[in-house]
Amino acid sequence: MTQPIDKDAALFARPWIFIRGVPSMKFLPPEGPPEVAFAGRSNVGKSSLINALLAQKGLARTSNTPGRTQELNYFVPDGYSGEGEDLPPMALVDMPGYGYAQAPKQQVDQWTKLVFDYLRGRATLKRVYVLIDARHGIKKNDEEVLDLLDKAAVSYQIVLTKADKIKPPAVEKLLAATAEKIRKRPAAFPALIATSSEKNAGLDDLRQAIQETVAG
Ligand SMILES: Nc1nc2c(ncn2[C@@H]2O[C@H](COP(=O)(O)OP(=O)(O)O)[C@@H](O)[C@H]2O)c(=O)[nH]1
Ligand SMILES: [Mg+2]
Repeated sequence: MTQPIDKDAALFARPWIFIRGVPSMKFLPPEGPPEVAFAGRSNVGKSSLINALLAQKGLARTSNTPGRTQELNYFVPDGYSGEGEDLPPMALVDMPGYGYAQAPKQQVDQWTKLVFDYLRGRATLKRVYVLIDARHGIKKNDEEVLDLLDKAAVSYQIVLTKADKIKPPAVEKLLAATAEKIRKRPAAFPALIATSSEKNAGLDDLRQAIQETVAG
C-alpha cells in the first residue's frame, strides 16, 4: 500500500521525482512554482550533487562522459498532481553543462543557447546555484555565465563541488579567493558553499539555502 505523503514535511525529507526533460524553450512547463537551477561546466558534478541533495542515487543521470545532460531536467517533490491548485512547492532544474569542447559545435551552440535563454528569461527562477569544481576555480566560461546573471539581475550563489578532491586548507583558500572574485558582482550572493557529493559534505547548508530561497 502506498503511504499518503505529508505535504508539510520538510522539502528534502521526502521523495522527489523527475517530471520533464526540456530540449528547448518551447517545452518549458508553464511558469508556476519557484525554481532553482544548478548550472556549471560540463562534468562539474551537477547531477551528482542533485542526487546527493535529494539522497536518491539514480535520480539525476550522472556520467563519466561529459556533456550527456543536454536538456533542462525538472525535478519536484512527489505527491502533487501538478494540476490547478495542487502545484509542487518548488522545482529543481539540472541544466546542460557548458564548455564541453569535444561535442560538435552545432550541439554546443544549441545547449549554450538553451542555458542562456533559460537563465535570462525565466521569471520564476529564484536562484541559480553556479557550481565550480574545487580543483579548478572560476574559469572563463563561468565568468560569462556570471556576467549574464549579473546583467539579467538573476540571483546566484557559488557552490564548490568535489571538495574531497583537494585538502581542507586548499578548500578554505579557494573559498576566500572566490569570495573576493565575486565581491563586486551585483547579483552574487556573498556566501559560498563547499560541497562533496562523494562525502556528503556541505549538503545541509545547501538544503537550507534552497529552503530559504524558496520561502523568501
Ligand atoms: N570525487 C568526487 N567526484 C565527484 C563528485 N561529484 C561528482 N563527481 C564525479 O564527477 C563526474 C561528473 O559528475 P556529474 O554529476 O555527472 O557532472 P555533471 O556533468 O555536472 O552533471 C562523475 O564521474 C562523478 O562521479 C564529488 O563530490 N567528489
Ligand atoms: Mg549532469
